[in-house]
Amino acid sequence: MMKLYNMTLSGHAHRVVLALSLLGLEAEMIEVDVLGGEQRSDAFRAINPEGKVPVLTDGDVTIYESTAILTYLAAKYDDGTWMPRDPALLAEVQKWFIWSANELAPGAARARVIKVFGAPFDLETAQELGRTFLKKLDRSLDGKHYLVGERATFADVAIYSYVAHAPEGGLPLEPYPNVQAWISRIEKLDRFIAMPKTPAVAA
Ligand SMILES: N[C@@H](CCC(=O)N[C@@H](CS)C(=O)NCC(=O)O)C(=O)O
Repeated sequence: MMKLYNMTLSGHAHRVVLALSLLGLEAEMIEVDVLGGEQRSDAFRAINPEGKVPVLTDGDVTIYESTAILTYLAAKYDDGTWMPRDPALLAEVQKWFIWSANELAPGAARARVIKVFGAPFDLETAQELGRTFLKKLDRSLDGKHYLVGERATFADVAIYSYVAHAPEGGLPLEPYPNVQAWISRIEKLDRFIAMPKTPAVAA
């Protein structure tokens, strides 16, 4: 059986939890004590030298980087439903994967990690990047139900988790009606599985 080295409150890890569920796949969940620093242990670095969750193992294969895991799951277990086969649409999915790392991670995701876990980054900078990305996302969703093509894909999965939880980082979603409608659409997908909400405990 596949194994997912997970952190329940990580949006990066939630992408994989959601993708597995949407594909109807099971994996053994191994919760890594990220707040306690377990990801820096020699044992964990032997699995992922980067010292981060999520990590998926499937037989002899070990993959880390959340969007690389989505790519692997789609290539191995999907029939083109979640990762389109059409070259132009596939490139569009990759574009959102890149933005998930370049724009969402240092923005909305970071603002949340500061507010919820007290991570030592600048909140204003992260929130500003977060708002810039949310505006772009709202524009991209104008007149569209999903980010790429006519149905939900792993592009939506990669973007959903940290956008749905942006309010935990002090980024309310009311100014972005297309984003709000898209979030409810994703949450109505068959086999959708949520990431638990966290109260803002720090700064
Ligand atoms: N680019 C990575 C980011 C993963 C990541 O930042 N994981 C965080 C949890 S959200 C982590 O494990 N942090 C532990 C650390 O940096 O010590 C991905 O997409 O998987």
